[in-house]
Amino acid sequence: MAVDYTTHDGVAVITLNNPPVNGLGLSTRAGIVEGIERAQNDPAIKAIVLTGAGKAFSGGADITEFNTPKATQEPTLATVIKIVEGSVKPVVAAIHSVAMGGGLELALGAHYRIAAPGAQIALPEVKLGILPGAGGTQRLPRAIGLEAALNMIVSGAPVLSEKLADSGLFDEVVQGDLAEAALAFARKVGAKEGPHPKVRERKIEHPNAAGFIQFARNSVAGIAKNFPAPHKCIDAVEAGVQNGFDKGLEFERECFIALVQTPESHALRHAFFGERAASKIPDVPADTPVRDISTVAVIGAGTMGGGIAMNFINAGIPVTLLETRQEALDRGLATIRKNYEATVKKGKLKPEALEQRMALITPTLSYDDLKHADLIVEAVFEELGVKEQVFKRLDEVAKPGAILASNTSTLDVDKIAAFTKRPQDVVGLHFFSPANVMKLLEVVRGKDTAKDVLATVMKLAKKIRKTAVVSGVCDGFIGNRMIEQYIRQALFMLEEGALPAQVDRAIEKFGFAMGPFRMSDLAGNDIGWAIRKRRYLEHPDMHYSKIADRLCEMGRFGQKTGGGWYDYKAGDRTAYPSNVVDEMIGEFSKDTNAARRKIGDEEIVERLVFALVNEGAKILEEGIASKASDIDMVYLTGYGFPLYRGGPMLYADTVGLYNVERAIRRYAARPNGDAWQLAPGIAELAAKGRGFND
Ligand code: 3H9
Repeated sequence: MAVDYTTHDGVAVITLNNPPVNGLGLSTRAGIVEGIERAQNDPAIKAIVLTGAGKAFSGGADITEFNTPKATQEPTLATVIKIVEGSVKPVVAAIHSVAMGGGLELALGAHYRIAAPGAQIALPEVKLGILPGAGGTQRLPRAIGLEAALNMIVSGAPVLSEKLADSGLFDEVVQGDLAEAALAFARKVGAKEGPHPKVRERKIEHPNAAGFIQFARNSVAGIAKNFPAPHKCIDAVEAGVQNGFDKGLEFERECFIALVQTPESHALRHAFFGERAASKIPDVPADTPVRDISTVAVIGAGTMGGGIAMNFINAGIPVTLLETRQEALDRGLATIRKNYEATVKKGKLKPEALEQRMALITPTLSYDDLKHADLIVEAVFEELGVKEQVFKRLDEVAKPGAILASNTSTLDVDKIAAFTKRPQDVVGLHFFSPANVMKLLEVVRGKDTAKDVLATVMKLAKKIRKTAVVSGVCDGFIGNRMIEQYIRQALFMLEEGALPAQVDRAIEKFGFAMGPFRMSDLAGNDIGWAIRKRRYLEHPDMHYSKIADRLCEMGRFGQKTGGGWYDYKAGDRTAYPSNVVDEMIGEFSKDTNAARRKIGDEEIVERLVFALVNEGAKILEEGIASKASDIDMVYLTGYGFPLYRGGPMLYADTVGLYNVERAIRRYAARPNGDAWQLAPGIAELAAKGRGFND
């Protein structure tokens, strides 16, 4: 049983005990009912305290039970809350640490609530693509008012208990020992005559409820385009306002059942668990000791190095920033300051915090100043010879046990490690630009990287609020290796009949933040050109479209040169379709004898996304990624893949691998079909009727 029952001089204490977060799975729910009944039947008991063991009151419904028979098996959470609310003896919820989702709904069913300060209070269901399904949309507005409740329900954001002290949610926010206070409070209310207060019997008072609900609806329309849940949250609150508690509850239930089946909710739950799963490395146990990281050094104060340094400073970790020339160092520091100033202007950082953060940077021109650093991250020019010089020097100056990291995005981490006499201390930390903003961090595990180094950087990643995903060593690691196949297809489609704006429009309609051509213009077409030139030498047999090279030969490197795949006006980032480029594309098709044809949006999306999926499957087979959800996390957090589709691998599962395989075989039989070599894993899984995430 995931619940403890104890008695304390006339008070029964029901303690949820289902680590890690006291999720309200079936056995916890049954345990609560059993506890309430036991207390009802014991004449010595005058009141009941409901609380949670460990690090939460309750994190809510057990998400792993969703869409399984356990989720609907009685007692459901709705039944549990009804029993708690119907208890003749008063129930006091004693809340600490976390009361979220169903946990908060359970507390709202109690007659009284007391809380410790610092507890995170939330109805975060919307972040999982659902709505509070056990009365939250009905009771919270009755507890704290329509406006505050709707804000919490639609945003899902946590609010600290002390901020809600006067909201009507809590009877007391107690300093000191919560358990003691709960017993004292329970004895006090236990001595009172019933009936005890029920939140459901309170009224929702608002001078213009309909007006506020419309306002909320308008606000949500702009930000939740592809997600049905926020809209349903508003509908459910409105139903309660208009038709009363019971009707509202019924409507809420219907919405919950419908939303939990949607692909959007499935995708969001996949991302929730995917993020947590990514931090676990199969052969690195959770109790692996970690190295202490109190000081960091970053080599290179350019855009990347500066952004990387900001991550550590933001987490309060001092950074020594090394450059080769004073001007470069000054420029780097000025850029960091400018970034913080922009944050201050937006009101997201206090001016005094800016100075505190800048004070955490120690600029230097000397490698000797790196000798105390626990972690050194190199962000110098992407060329093996340059890395060799840096790592040989680091080997001389870094203290024993320091972690030496490279921010390389393409080079072989094993070769870099071999420049040192301590390859076990070398790891890749591939940040994405802008490094202070992007969530993704690819952690590249070399063949000799020590397990405690991996455990340390994964823990550190959490501290600097990155989603860290481990990749093995290969060209491009997980993200860039896959994107290369996507770009290859995009370029082939130009040869075969599409235009850049059409390709971008189709994939943006699918949900990508930016299509490949707008993206390439933003990043600089010369970067891809340099990579392709290297590829032509390394893989002379690999078939690439040369159409992007022709664009580069025209000097059209993208936004920075006023033109790329699109035209740009000075001071305006809008991409305007370009006649010059369209003509060039037509000419190119002619020169290469490619028959142009009309390419539909469906084909564009399939070829781009399945190119990712096919390469992703190979990455899994080779063990470069240890699980499909890791690949999805890379694409959701680093490449603008639509969150509501859950990443390329989950999307492939949704389409069905049988259909993915058929499409790939079809494209393989067409012009430029040699770019499609079906990953054996897709065919194997499809034959078994399985998906990547099963
Ligand atoms: C709901 O309540 C629906 C109801 O309205 C209606 C029902 C009818 N279930 O995040 P952490 C696991 S929907 C199952 O690293 P932290 C998590 O996977 C629910 N498992 O810790 C991880 O497992 P592992 C509404 C859960 O201290 C471990 O706990 N509630 C759940 O940084 C530790 O998690 C939410 O959406 C769960 N509900 O943060 C709350 N929650 O160790 C979602 C966590 O195997 N949870 N786990 O990787 C959170 O926001 C955070 O986990 C929390 C703790 C703040 C609680």
